[in-house]
Amino acid sequence: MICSVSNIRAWVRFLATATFGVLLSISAQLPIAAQKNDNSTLPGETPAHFQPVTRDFDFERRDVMILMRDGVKLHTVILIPRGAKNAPILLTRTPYNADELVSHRASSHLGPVLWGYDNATEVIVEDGYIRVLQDVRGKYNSEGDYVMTRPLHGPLNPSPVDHSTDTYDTIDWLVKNIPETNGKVGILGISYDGFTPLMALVNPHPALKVAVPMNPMVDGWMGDDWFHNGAFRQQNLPYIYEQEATQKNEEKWWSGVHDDYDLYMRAGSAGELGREHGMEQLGFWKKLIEHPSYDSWWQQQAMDKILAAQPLKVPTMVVDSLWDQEDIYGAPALYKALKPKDTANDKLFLVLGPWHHGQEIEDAGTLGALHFNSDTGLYFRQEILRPFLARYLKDGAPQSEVAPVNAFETGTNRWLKLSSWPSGCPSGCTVKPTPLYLAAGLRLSFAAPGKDDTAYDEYVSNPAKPVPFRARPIQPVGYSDGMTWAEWLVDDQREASGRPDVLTFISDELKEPLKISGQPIANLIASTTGTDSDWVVKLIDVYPDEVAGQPAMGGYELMVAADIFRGRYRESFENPKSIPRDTPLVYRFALPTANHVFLPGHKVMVQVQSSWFPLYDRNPQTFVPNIFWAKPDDYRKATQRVYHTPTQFSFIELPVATAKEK
Ligand code: PG9
Repeated sequence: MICSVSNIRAWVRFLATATFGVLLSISAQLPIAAQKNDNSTLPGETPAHFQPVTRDFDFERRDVMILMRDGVKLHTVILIPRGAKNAPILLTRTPYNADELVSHRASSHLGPVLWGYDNATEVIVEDGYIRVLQDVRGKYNSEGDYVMTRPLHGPLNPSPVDHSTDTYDTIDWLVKNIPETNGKVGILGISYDGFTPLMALVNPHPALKVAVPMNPMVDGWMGDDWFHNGAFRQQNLPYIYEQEATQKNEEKWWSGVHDDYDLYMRAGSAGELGREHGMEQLGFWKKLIEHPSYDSWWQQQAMDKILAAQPLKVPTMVVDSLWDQEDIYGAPALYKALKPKDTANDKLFLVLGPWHHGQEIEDAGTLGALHFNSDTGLYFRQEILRPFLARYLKDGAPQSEVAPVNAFETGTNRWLKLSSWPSGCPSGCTVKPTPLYLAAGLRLSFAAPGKDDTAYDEYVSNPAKPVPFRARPIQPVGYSDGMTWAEWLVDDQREASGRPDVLTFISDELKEPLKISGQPIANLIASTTGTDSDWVVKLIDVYPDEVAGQPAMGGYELMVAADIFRGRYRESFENPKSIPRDTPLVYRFALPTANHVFLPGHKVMVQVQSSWFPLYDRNPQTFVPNIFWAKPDDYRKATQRVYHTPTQFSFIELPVATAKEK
């Protein structure tokens, strides 16, 4: 045991408190008369219940426990602007502590109290909404059992309650018990709190008039928090640990190293690291390691699939961040699944912004080294979100038009109002899938490979030295001061392009702008000397050697769309298969959505590599039934080849947008 001065102080404090506690309990048993005569006690100065004086506040806070249909009560904080009448309600349901989300500052004004995560503060304050935050069941001050992203009642959830019923019961209570409301409710939130609005859309309460899921977690296996195309996002272990170990997240993840690269390397596999932390006690972790493939457990809780089978009754604005480092899959997938249901083109809206996860409610003039020339977060809140909410929630609000799609175009840095997506131009565009070939000499070309070209390029992928996903030392996932996790998708990729285990293909300098709108598709023909393999493909905008006014951007290699694919799933996400050695095979997978212009003078780059560590767990490159339990001997070097012959050609299918001929 380490014995320090602070430890000794803590013991002295503990003994003093314990002794004092014993004395108090003895004195509590003494007859009152005896106590009165005893002038050896010093009464405590803290009242049993302090009543704060808040009459000068510009809002009133009510804390209530709302009864759900199964008898469980959910802790709900209601903030009502002073003097409100006929005010609409904006609800957020969260596992992240409702109290904390409305306690950003101790202030008599609603704005500073709300400023921070989940709260589009100016809109809420200036438009006079009643703000409601609720702890989901089992977290913080709510009763009930916590289940990670609790599935709907059905095969995965035999209980009669889920987020759909809890939202219904909550809204029912709110509209009946808040006299200041006009009875119209909107639900919004980011990430997990963007997933709960999706659940609200299943059998929605009639008072639910609008939903704004921002960066929602939609499909945890396909491309949001837990896996991407089967590769496990192991840097989320601390999240699961803290979120599930205790109701109020008091148990903190521990690590004995400064660099997460070392932490995950030393453990060997994600399963082993979990075991070292006692994670087999946590329900969600146990389920996760039992379901490494896209089986029915994952499929049945994918929210795009669930909502595609429901009528679209409530106007919904889906908000996506183009550089979302946590849930980059969800929002566009949801839009795609719901679009066919929006037959009158009046219920489904999409926003694409140049943000990291959740940046739309923050200052968003910059992201890492990128400058957008304006605060794009403020623009979203004031010009898009605000009129959208008002239109559906405020009595007598002007019926201002909000474009069905508001898409920020990166590269040119401007907002576009569009009628649908993908369609990159306000006046209408043709979006044509256009192959950009990985060619001999590590070139990128719109011309298909010729027969005299070399057949492939190769590299050695060594699991003992995986490619870091960003410069070391690698920070854990987090948002506190000094942490840069949120920006990693815009990190300069120069370091990677210089590595011998990363293939880097590059185009000539562009003479014309090249605009892409939609999902680029990676189409690799590749072989490995192993029996399993990961393939990481990154589409990169290479800036000119020098950039006027922005010296730091000279030669910058900016990822525009990138993802990982676990080779065992090339034929089926549900049934993994080993890879035959030394056999060129097709690996085809969609990269995240982009709306980007490669400007003249820039070049296009594609990088291919076989690890993205430690964000993603290492593929042992030997087929094993469950990679969570890969053993040290399973991790083997492999030679990876990417082919470019006239019959076996690798390419990125770019969604090239061109203005329609007039
Ligand atoms: N991306 C986080 C999350 C969502 C859903 C499940 C687990 C994690 C979040 O920011 O809430």
